[in-house]
Amino acid sequence: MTIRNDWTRQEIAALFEMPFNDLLWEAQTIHCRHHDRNTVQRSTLLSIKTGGCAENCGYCSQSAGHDTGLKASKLMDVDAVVTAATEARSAGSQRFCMGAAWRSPKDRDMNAIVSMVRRVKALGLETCMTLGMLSDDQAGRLAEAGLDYYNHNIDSSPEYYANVVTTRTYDDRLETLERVRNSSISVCCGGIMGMGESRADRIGFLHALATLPEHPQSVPINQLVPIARTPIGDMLKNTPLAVVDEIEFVRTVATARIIMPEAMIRLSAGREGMTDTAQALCFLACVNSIFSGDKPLTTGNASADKDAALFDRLGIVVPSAQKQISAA
Ligand code: SAM
Ligand code: DTB
Ligand code: SF4
Repeated sequence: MTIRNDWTRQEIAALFEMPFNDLLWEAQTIHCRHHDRNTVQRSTLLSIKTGGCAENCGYCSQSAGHDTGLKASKLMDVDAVVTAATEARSAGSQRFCMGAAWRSPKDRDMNAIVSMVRRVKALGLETCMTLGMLSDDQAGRLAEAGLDYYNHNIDSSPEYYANVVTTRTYDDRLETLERVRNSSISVCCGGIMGMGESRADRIGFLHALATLPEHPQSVPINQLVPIARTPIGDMLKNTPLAVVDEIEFVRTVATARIIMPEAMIRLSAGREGMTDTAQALCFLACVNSIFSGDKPLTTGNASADKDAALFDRLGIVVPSAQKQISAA
């Protein structure tokens, strides 16, 4: 099967508009061809530097511009990060994602960041970092340290982006993605559903991902976690219909699978507010990975017990970190 980077918006719209069962069937068929359909990876997220961020992303609890009551903190100590990663591995995670509330990393922080990557990787965990915009030199240093994935989301369609953030442009995001793509690090890039966007925006968002020079190896799809006193969280209080319904959410992940057959599709923030049935449909369609643990970065998450019970009911298995080490 050929991997296409020339999808048109019309073709993606046509997929979205298929009868739901046909769409799911096509997504499942492609999913089974490229992935193990009964396996879902568990990832743990850690906020290594919380709050006080210079960007004004309208959904985010961590922007210094939004008075969300979140306490800002400095970059964590490397040892404390390694301890958290060790615990995540013991709890069954295969992947450890470290997030910092930065517009971009300061060069003075890079030694600590590099050391986090090396030491977490040495535990046999897959590593991912999300630190904001990168220079060529910073991307090079992360690559040299052996970072597996860099997460940098486009969040929405290009035309909706100015409703989401005004302290940077879509092109700024694309530039960092290009720097990551040109290094040996895999790209993790996705977005958020339920920010008041239309289906046309969701189509434009998927189109932007699927027409990058290479598909991102990893595509996190977040459901907005509405946060009080953020512009988008407050907007939704007054327009509850902006919340994406579960069938539309499943259509979005299924379409993502059809147009990006090889990507790891990650059901990310917002699972706490989703029913088990909707999550099951996401796994059925294509989802390869979830974030487990008490919180993604600063908000709530479905509990590990609840996830384990759901996996049990669905017969989903988790590849163990130990297996990854021995396979390495
Ligand atoms: N500062 C870095 C950046 O923006 O690239 C990394 C951290 S940022 C929290 C990572 C991603 O989390 C964002 O790009 C966004 O897609 C997602 N996110 C943040 N807050 C969210 C929320 N309230 N609901 C859903 N997703 C959210
Ligand atoms: C992504 O797309 N989702 C994760 C990860 N990349 C870094 C972050 C979700 C954050 C959810 C809001 C919070 O907990 O602050
Ligand atoms: Fe900062 Fe990232 Fe939050 Fe935007 S999403 S405000 S860049 S931490």
